[in-house]
Amino acid sequence: MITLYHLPLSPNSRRVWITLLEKGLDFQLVEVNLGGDQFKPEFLAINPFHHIPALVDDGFNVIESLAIMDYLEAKYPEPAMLPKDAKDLATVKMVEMVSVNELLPALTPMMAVIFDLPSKDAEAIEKSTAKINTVLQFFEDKLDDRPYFGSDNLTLADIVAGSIVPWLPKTGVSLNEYPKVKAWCDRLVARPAWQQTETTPEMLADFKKLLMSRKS
Ligand SMILES: N[C@@H](CCC(=O)N[C@@H](CS)C(=O)NCC(=O)O)C(=O)O
Repeated sequence: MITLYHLPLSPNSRRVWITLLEKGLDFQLVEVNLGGDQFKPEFLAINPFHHIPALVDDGFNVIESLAIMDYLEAKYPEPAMLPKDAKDLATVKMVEMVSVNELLPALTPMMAVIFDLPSKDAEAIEKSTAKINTVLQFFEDKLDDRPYFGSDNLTLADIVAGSIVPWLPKTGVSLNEYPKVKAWCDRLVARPAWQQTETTPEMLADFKKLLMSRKS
């Protein structure tokens, strides 16, 4: 049995959740309350770095979302989510890494915009906006005449980038200047795995309360 320890709002764990759904695997979800449960000995035994997501597959522990996705791809190869062609594989891996290392950090100052918090740092927001646009242009250039990154079929790159990009319009950055990215994003969010893992207004309201309490 596969168990995913996660938090629905986290893009880091949502990308693993979507992978499990897109692969059609049987799994159970355990929600971890990041208000302290991640430091309990039973969770630290799975991930000593106290982060979600963590996946346990028949007693085998895997941490780090990208490592978990590669594990799932190797262990459950159908449907294939990594291209074999060298350039296509490079595209997929670049998009994954740029999503995690460039795009996700640029969203930190944007939390105040997304959740309309009083503490907006105008300079940081300007820098983040520029970074987000650079990433979107990079993605636009990497999408060719195929519907997904480096493939005719859904790849791990689509899942990693596709669990972040739908948030961008909430930061004030429009996708309209990036027509391929916009069409790709619309295609992804229509998929059942995206719909099933979408955050609810209640989750967003709870997260906003948490952010407000951290600021005070
Ligand atoms: N590089 C990790 C990042 C995981 C991560 O930062 N998880 C956050 C939630 S989004 C977390 O568990 N925070 C709680 C903590 O660090 O105590 C991955 O991709 O899996």
